[in-house]
Amino acid sequence: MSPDVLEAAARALAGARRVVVVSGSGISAESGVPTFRDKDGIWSTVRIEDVATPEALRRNPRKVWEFYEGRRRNMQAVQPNPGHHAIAEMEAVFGEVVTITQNIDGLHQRAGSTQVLELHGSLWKARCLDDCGATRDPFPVPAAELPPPCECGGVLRPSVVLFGELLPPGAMEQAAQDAAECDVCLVVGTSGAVWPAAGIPLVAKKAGRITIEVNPADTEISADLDLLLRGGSGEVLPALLHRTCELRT
Ligand code: BV8
Ligand code: ZN
Repeated sequence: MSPDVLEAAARALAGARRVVVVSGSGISAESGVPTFRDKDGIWSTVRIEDVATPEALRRNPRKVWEFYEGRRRNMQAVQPNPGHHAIAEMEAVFGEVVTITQNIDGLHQRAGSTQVLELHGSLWKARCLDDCGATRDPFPVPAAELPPPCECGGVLRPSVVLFGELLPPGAMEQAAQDAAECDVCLVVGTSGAVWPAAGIPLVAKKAGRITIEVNPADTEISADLDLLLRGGSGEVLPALLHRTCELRT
């Protein structure tokens, strides 16, 4: 991580009142949660077509549930890391911090972040596959049965956004508005491969806001962003917050 870029990022943040954080699975990597597209990522062992599309869910709900129940069980041994905690601590430093996440693991909330927009849903919620209106929030782990039965006689589905499905109503509009109106947009641990989420940092950029990427590697959107902090978010974010607070006093 280049000290000059860290200093420039801290100076940008020191003058900020409204901060937006756009996060992906990379922020949970140091907690032991696998990412998707890295060499040992989730999609290197299972195919999206088999477990993460509405077609797969209709075809074999048990197989899809086994995939998500496996991730829910793994989360029981996982804790938020210093990267999640730094973002939660930012809420006490800045006027407003909105965390717009593609993650369904709930680690931002467990670290204490209060304004979290889950673009792709949550592992801890379920609803009726046939939209009878039944929802389970929270839906604790373990599920007694897979697929879990619904009170209407049908089955429940994980409340996550599968590929080919629309994001929760209003989520993209809210995210785009927050990004356009922030002072600084931190882009943490995402490859920028999945749309429309990958477009949110670009909304901030187009609105003339400062965009800062925190990622050990280049991403599909790095070229469009202002400052690139190369390193793990569990290291970079605490260092960035520390230097920012020094500059604000
Ligand atoms: C939709 C929930 C309308 C379930 C997920 C435009 C162009 C091309 C394709 C499309 C397009 N518009 C729509 C599409 C199709 C599709 C899409 O984007 N496909 C991609 C793959 C090409 N989008 C959709 O289907 C979306 N719906 O558009 O509906 C529509 C419908 C039909 C047709 C057209 C339009 C719905 C997308 C949501 C899917 N659900 N998750 C689940 O989690 O199982 S997406 C999934 O990917 C996760 O949510 C994840 O968060 C997201 C993004 O991945 P990343 O988190 O970025 O993970 P990745 O592994 O890629 O990268 C990790 C990064 O972390 C790396 O950069 C790495 O360097 C970094 N890292 C590693 N260690 C660290 C680190 N960073 C910091 N610190 C570390 N220590
Ligand atoms: Zn039902």
